[in-house]
Amino acid sequence: MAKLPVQREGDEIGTDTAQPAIQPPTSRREFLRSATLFTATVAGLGGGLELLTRRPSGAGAAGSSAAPLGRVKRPLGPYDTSEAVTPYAQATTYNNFYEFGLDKSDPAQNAGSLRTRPWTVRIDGEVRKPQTVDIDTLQSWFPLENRVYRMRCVEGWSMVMPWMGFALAALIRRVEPTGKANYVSFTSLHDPAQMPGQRSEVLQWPYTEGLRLDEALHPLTFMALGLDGRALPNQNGAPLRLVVPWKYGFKGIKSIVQITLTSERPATTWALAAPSEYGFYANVNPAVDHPRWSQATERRIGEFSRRQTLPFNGYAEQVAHLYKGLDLRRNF
Ligand SMILES: Nc1nc2c(c(=O)[nH]1)N[C@H]1C(S)=C(S)[C@@H](COP(=O)(O)O)O[C@H]1N2
Ligand SMILES: [Mo]
Repeated sequence: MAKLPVQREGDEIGTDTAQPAIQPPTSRREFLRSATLFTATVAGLGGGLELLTRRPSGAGAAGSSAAPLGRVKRPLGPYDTSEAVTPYAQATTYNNFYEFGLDKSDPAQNAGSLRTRPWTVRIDGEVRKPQTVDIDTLQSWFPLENRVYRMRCVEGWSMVMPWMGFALAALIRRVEPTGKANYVSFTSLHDPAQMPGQRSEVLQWPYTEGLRLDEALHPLTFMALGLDGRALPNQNGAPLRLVVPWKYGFKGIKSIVQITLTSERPATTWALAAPSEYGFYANVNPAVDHPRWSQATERRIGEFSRRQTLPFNGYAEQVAHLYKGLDLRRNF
């Protein structure tokens, strides 16, 4: 590989006052169309679904970067953080999605070329019921849940995201893993016609990620179809992305087309690109610095000063047991 790809942490240090520009994620017409379709679909499921009612903080306030941090107006569940939610306008314009460019503002500007319908997801490997499923069918299999999670990027910034989706465990159980399944591998769409960033070899395409099967089955591990009560914006990984809140953000692979259960540990994009900098586990760990910067603190998008980074991104109580006996310094 000619050029060493980097998560560009340098952009973060000393830029605490910089606010991402506020822009609508897509044209108003597109936005309304997807919102309508999505609402119709989830309404059809009946019961159990609580749409978030809060308007995005940035909506109707285009041009204002002073949108207050939002609070989710529903009773918080056991998996939710009560921390202030990152304004929608920032969560949808400050993104990492290298398929659409390297700058934080590129995905919001360029991801309109991604067609998320029709869309199928192939589920195969060490399962008794391998299949290719249409995204709307897949969505209809599960009652949609809301999860307000912290997200910590390896670059040293963080957000609080109100996801909507379902537990990955439910999907895995449905396809019935065989006794040989030890890992789950995920693959993003590979289509340079829709994803202009794939015309350059900054990463090895398609983007892939992976989890140990026990990590994948943990109740916090989530498949997101929506954000803030509406269909996931393309730049956030529509129509389906992984969310693993105790791991660095790059584990949260976007625009997934394939999920494969494997016996061997799968190759993962960032670990392939720079194995000394990004590991397979990528658990958030303030005690293990990135070779080129400290992981002790983070900038919460929308806040002024840096805050402490917590072990496992604050989810240690729920997940630390998964790593008993594992040297987290070596298995970073
Ligand atoms: N396919 C794909 N998935 C991806 C990425 C990417 O470049 N391509 N970037 C990752 C990184 S580094 C982060 S921090 C999160 C960002 O998610 P967000 O833009 O929704 O905040 O997506 C992750 N998933
Ligand atoms: Mo990231």
